[in-house]
Formats: sequence, structure tokens, C-alpha cells
Amino acid sequence: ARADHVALSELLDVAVLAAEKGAAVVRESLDRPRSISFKGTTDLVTETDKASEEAVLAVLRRHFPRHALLGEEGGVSGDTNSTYLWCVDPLDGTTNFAHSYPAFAVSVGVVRGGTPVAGCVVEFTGGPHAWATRTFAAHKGRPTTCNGKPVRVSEVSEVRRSLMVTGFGYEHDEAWSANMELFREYTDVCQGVRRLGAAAVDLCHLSMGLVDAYWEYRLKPWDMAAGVIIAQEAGATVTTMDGRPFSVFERSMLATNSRLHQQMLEGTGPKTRDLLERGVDLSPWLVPP
Ligand code: 2AM
Ligand code: CA
Ligand code: CA
Ligand code: CA
Repeated sequence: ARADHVALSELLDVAVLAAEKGAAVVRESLDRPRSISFKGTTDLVTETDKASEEAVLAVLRRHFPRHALLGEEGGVSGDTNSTYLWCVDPLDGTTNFAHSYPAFAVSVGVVRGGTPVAGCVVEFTGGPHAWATRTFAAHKGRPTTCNGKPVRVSEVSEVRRSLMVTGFGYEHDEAWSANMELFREYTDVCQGVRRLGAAAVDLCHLSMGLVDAYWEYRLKPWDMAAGVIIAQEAGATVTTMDGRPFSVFERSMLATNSRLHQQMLEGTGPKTRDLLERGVDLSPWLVPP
């Protein structure tokens, strides 16, 4: 083992601790008016995103001062030579949060060599007058739990029997248009395609069998890290949308209950290869530390 090796169970314990700290910040802010600022016309950020990130990072720094940290709001910090990269989305689904629409989460995942090894997502559910949370946790080789109980992906094996979810980035580029086409195509052949606007939540819903497949272009490492290990350890298969091995630095992701994976690749694969051939930038987001 390398000098900085940490046991998976310890990584997960700290991920849970950190995500719960972020969730406490989010929970407190639910009864207060939101102070919103804008990164772009529709791309917004609240004081809560920043406060949650600070709370999460403080826990990670205290436990692993020599690990690399990547947060959506603050960027990279810590030791970038570390084997471990923590990917933090302090508030995934900010738009939903700003509208009190119950599909948002705090997501804390830890990555080694581009692939997630442990992660925790605290999902806010219920909405006004009924707010609640559920905590998803997983590390490599340990069955995913939701509030301490094991969860499992669905057993749906036909597209026409499946419920799907996808997402669209803030930037309305060619990948966005390609996904609009996929959205329309799948809407015609399955039972429905949902768009919640929170990637970590989508992956948690896959892990517990609420949806059977999820895909999206241009996600960032903090959107995917925790949710991917949570989905995988519940039985999901995760690749790029053209069927290559998954990494948090890739710019497309297909996650399914495994049974649907080959069938889904028949739809997402050609569309994605076409984008790549036309030179649409789907190259890895950054070089892993
Ligand atoms: P965020 O809330 O952390 O910014 C990928 O789809 C990510 O895009 C989501 O996890 C979410 O991350 C963000 N997102 C949320 N609402 C969106 C919207 N209306 N348009 C584009 N991206 C959105
Ligand atoms: Ca954001
Ligand atoms: Ca996000
Ligand atoms: Ca966010």
C-alpha cells in the first residue's frame, strides 16, 4: 500500500460526517429567504452553496490535511499530489433549492485515479411543511445503504418498461441539442424521461430503483463522484455514453441498472460518437492529480 493509503471504511466515515455537516447548513437555511446571485442568466448560486462548501471542506481538511480537495464553489485546494481527490458539490440542485422544489442534495465523494471509491449524498425530500433527508453511503465492496438500510437497482430489463432521467447543463451548446434529441427519442419508447436538475439525486434514485437509467453530457467531477459509487455498489453499470470506461473527468455518463446498459448504449453511443467526430469538445475536464 502507498504511504498515504487510507482504509475505505475510514474514507466513508469522513464522507458521511462531512456531508451531514453540509446538510445541517442547508437544513437551517430552509426556513429563511434565499439570497441568490447569478453566475449567468440561469446559473445561480446562493449563500447556502458557499456556507455548505465551507462546512464540508472544514471536516475534510481536519481529517485529511494532505488530500486534494475540489469544490464546485472554491475550486482546488490541499495537496494536489495526493492519491485522493475529494469532489464536493455543497448543494446539488441549487435551482430546486432556490424554489423549495424537493430535489437537491449535498454530495461528497472521494476519487482515486479518476474513479470514485467512497461517497455520501444527503438528499432533501418532501418539500415545504414536510422536509426530510435521506443519507446514501457507499464504498467499494460495500453494499450501498440509504439511512442505514441496503438499497438495490431495479430489475427492469426492457426499455419500454423503464423510467429514465437525464439532465441538461446551463450551456446550450451542441451536446445540449444532441441530448434534446435523445430526450425526445426515449420519451417515445419508454415510460417517461424525467429531468430533475440534480445529478447526485438522479444517481441516488437509480441506486434505489426509482429510475432504471440515467445519462448526461458535461457533468463535472463533483456532480458524479459520490453518486457513481453509490449507484455502482447498488448494482449499477456506469460508462461514458459511448461505452468507454467511466472516470469523473469524462464529459458524458451513462448509468443504468446494468440490465439495460447494452440497449441504452445502442441509443446514446451513436449520438455521442457523432458529437466526437464533429469535434464537439467532450474531452476530459482536467488532468487528474
Ligand atoms: P448545481 O445545482 O450544483 O449547479 C448537471 O445537470 C448539474 O447542472 C446539476 O447537478 C445541477 O448542479 C446543475 N443544474 C441544475 N439546474 C440546472 C438547470 N436549470 N440548467 C442547467 N443545469 C442545471
Ligand atoms: Ca452550481
Ligand atoms: Ca451539481
Ligand atoms: Ca452545486
